[in-house]
Amino acid sequence: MPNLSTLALPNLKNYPYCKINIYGLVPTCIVRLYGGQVTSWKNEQGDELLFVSSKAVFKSPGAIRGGIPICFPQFGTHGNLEKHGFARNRLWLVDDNPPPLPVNSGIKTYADLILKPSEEDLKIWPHRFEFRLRVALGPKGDLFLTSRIRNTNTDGKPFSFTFAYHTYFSVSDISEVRIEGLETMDYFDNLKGKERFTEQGDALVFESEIDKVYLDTPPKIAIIDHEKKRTFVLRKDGLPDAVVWNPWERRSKTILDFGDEEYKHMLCVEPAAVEKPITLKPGEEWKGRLELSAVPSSYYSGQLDPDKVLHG
Ligand code: TA6
Repeated sequence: MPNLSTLALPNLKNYPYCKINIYGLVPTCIVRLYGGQVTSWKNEQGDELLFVSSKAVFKSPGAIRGGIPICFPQFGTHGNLEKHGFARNRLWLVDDNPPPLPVNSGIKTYADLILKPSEEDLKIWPHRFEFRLRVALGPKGDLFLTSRIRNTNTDGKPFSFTFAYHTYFSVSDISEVRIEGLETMDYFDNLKGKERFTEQGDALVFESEIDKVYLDTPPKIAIIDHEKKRTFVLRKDGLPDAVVWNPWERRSKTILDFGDEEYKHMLCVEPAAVEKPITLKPGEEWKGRLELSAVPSSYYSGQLDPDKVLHG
């Protein structure tokens, strides 16, 4: 039984490069104060399960290319707010005294972070909030992210936001990967002027650039990596939508902090609330949960029967 504990670095808590290691012996997870971003999640074999670009920059002003960037207070680009909001490129703090959060009793190792708007942030998005993030590792290495966002406006005004866990999964080879759980779903296609379509056919496979927002998706989605014989299972709550993104060859070359060939080894599947913004009145709180497991594909073998993956 691994010795589960949380190692926070209290003396460094305001330091931009500060990482919090959440660990058994293995599995492990690293969350950074910069962006409140998980940048590593390893299984018992020590394999890295998240993709982080070799060109990622871990400091202001951009977001870290990889891991799990948090898109808030908006997903995408609207109005004057920067793309995907500012939470992913702000310095979060360790939350020393989070309000109680009911958790699975198996979880003993976690870190709590908090983000509040600065006076500069209030000029671009004039709403006071408290964003509490808990990152937890389950005893079998499952990764849990819980976001709690509270409207702390004192002017009586509600606010609305959109949100995503912009999760970059590490995959062996994008052409050997499929997603189950999104077939037959409606989506907005960002590569076709956000036009709405319905997915046809079986599981999603990849042979070119994709940037789609799937709407009102089931709470469980599976990413099956044939070559690695590994299945990622995503369980989500409070996050109806799911964005799927891979920039493929041509667009990769336009992204400065992304290697030309790296698209082959990553896939973003992003539990999100995009189509219907969430509105909070002062004092109200929203919660969005993501639970990630990585299991041998044979565990679900049937062979990879979607019913077993998705409804098991
Ligand atoms: O989630 C997909 C997406 O919105 C794509 O449109 C793509 O631009 C990607 O995010 C990365 O955005 P970023 O601002 O991190 O370069």
